[in-house]
Amino acid sequence: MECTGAQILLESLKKEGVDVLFGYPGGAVIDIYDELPRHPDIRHVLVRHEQAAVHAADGYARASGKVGACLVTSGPGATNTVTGIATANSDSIPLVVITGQVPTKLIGNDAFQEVDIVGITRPCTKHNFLVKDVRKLALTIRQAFYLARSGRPGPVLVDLPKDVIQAKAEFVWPEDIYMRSYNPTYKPNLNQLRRTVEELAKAKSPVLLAGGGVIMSNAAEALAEIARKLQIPVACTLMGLGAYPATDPLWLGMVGMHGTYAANLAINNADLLVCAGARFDDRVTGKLTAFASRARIVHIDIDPTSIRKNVEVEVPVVGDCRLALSGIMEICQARLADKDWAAEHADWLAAVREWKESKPLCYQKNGNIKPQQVVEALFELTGGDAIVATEVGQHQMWAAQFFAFTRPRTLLTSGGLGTMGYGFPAAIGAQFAFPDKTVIALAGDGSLQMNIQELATAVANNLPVKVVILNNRHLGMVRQWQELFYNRNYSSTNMEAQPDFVKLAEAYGAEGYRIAKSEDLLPVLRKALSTPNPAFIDVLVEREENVYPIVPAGAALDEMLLV
Ligand SMILES: Cc1ncc(C[n+]2csc(CCOP(=O)(O)OP(=O)(O)O)c2C)c(N)n1
Repeated sequence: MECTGAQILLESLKKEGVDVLFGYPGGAVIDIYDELPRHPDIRHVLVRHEQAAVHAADGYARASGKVGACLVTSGPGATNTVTGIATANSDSIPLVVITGQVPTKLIGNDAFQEVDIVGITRPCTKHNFLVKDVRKLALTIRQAFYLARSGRPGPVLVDLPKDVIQAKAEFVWPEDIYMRSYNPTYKPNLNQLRRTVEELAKAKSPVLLAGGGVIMSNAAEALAEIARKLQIPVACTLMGLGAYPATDPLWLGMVGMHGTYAANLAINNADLLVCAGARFDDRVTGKLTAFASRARIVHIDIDPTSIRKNVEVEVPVVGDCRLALSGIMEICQARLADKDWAAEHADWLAAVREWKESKPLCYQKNGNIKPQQVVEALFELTGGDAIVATEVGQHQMWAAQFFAFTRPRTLLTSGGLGTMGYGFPAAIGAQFAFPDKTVIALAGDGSLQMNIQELATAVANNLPVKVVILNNRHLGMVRQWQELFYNRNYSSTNMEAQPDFVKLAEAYGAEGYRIAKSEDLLPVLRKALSTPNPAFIDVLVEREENVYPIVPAGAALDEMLLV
């Protein structure tokens, strides 16, 4: 039987297991929207801005481990997705973004709502396609999902001209998928695993460093097994938080610019650093020449181009983090079964404990509501059992520091691109993946206003998502840099002109709460978290609080400024 391109697309999405599609209609994709009601297995979520469609698909993907999907029209619909795509690309998040395009015969004619979205997104997608023949549509969708989820995951864009959407062909689903020039390496080289074990055997002061790759490859258990059996302290990058329980005695904390004293000192004093699924970006390493300068480094990554890109390593391990870490453990158990790791690392563990105890994360309390206190209150009230999506800025770092993440896929944050406007739509996406979970968007008053219109999406879909605003009436992180590094020249960081977030929430049909006094913090948060409706909780926090520790840009990790 012949089907239209629109039908083939939706059948293909179903075959790929897409149950939620975030999107926004327009002329180039109106035939797909015409078809959608006949495919009740796919729940279409009408967002209020295409950027939010991509962030929502991204939040859905990060929380669930599945590929996120979204659909937008040509021209401005397509260009509005670019920030979301670049955000997902920086953090290796599997997405398939479907854009409408003008009919093939008009491409290159400056037609109405024509942009070269394939050209525009080439540098910020894992791969992209322009489908010119409806007979190739099903195969292209199959390839797009395969590319998005396999190897180092990432966003894939599929551009569909209107005539291809309308044309007819037989629906043939390619069950097997093979792409000749694309063969990611999952199984690590055994020799490199053996070399890693040799390094572990002789190390006196080792550190494990986990990044987002540990979460993506479901390697958290394998990581914990090595850490506990071999008694090695663990640090995480921002993207890795949740890969190791922050409540564990071997936990060092987050590493990098706003990392803990213990994590940063441990890395710079370690004699062996085993890094899994992290790419050593500048926010993690600080001054490169001083980074882990006493350590031999093992770097495990599925993407061979990440290895030796920023830091020189002794042992490169290309492959899936879970397979690599469990392979290392197996060899350790076979060869080093009798080794007393606790005794071996006793001095090192004592040094680490002393760093943790002498300079833990802290802040000075006064009568005002401290933003860190709000994050701690959220942890206390949820028992840590929540998905927390953040925007970008100081509040993001306080979430990373003061919410003790214990499980993978519970922190959704734009680590690589640092995209303000990410958190709220990402929380919406996560709530679709887990309707019964507590999902909190932790927002700054600046960032929230970048995609605040999505409250309409939350209300329309009866989502219980909660937005907690750490409202400092500033673009706080930039204000902090101006205070510390730009001679207090507070240029364009005052955000006092802002909406009444409580009234705004109510105007959208959501609930609004304001917390202005410390004693209201716990009771009002508790009440707001228990409502089944979407809500904004506007918390008026200390206006000029800074995030500490901070490693000034270009300084070494152990040159951090403390409270
Ligand atoms: C889209 C975008 N524009 C600009 C920036 C630069 N930037 C980083 S943090 C920040 C301030 C964020 O303010 P707010 O959301 O209120 O959070 P706070 O730092 O006060 O917690 C800015 C402007 C960014 N990261 N993303």
